[in-house]
Amino acid sequence: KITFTQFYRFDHINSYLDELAQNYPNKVTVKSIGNSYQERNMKIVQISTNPNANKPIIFIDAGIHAREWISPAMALYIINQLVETETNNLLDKVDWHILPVLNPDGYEYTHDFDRFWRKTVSFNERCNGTDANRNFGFHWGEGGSSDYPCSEIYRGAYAFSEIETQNVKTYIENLSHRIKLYLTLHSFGNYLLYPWGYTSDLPEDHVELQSLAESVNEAIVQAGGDPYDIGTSTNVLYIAAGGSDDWAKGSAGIQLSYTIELPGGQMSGFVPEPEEILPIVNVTFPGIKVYGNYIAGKF
Ligand code: 0X9
Ligand code: ZN
Repeated sequence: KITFTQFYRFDHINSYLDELAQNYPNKVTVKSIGNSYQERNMKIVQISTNPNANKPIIFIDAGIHAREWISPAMALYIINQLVETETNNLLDKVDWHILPVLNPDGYEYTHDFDRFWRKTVSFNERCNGTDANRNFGFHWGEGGSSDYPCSEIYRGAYAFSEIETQNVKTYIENLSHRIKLYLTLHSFGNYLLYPWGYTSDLPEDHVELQSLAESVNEAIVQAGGDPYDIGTSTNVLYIAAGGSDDWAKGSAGIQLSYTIELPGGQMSGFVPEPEEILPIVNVTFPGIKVYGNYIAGKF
């Protein structure tokens, strides 16, 4: 069972997903998008009341960065709420495809060896690991990414050099005509970011991206959460090319694309206490609902 009172290991997360598929066969399908570098099975949950209806899809991934533990926890909570509670019609008009751990090898590595590991764990000559969020193939290799394998922001030898980002690319491309919203969960700092991350130029639809993020923020603040800073990745945070959000919008053609930097803990950002999981995911979920209702209303 799942209680959100601890950070779960990867195997536990996968078992929970399989359990959901068993218990809710008319709502939940679990698929594999492929294996990770160390051959962990990357499972994605498809939540749908009618998979044949070709509804718009909201795609959510989490755990690109290994140490950002609240991110997979948030993804699991979203899954849990959509499936196990009667979430007022969030499934009527939208299907949800959620990948809770994009970088499972890194995630397990932070549990076993190095709590602050960020990258994948794939072999490089000097230092292992690639920053999966510098590895996506839209303006890959440009500002805010490094070609030095020991860097925390190493972009990889080429775009989609990592099997994990490749698996996500293939999955999204096969459904890109239906995916209307891309969300990627990170931590920390309370930022709602939209493209671009490779340039300070604004996308031509920045007014819509900004105002939707503002509605999301309002719902979170309403629920008692701390407010988010909103804007493009480059202008609010820093320049960083090769991110999944830029690729989703720029290459896969998913117009609405966001990085959500979830809150950190009281003491230190990447290491919230287990007791802080529930308060964080609770106040954030109303924001996810705003996204869901927006997509339901627009398409
Ligand atoms: O630097 C990142 O990858 C993200 N911040 S984090 O602290 N979680 O590492 C921000 C990514 C924003 N999006 C792009 N730059 N494309
Ligand atoms: Zn991150």
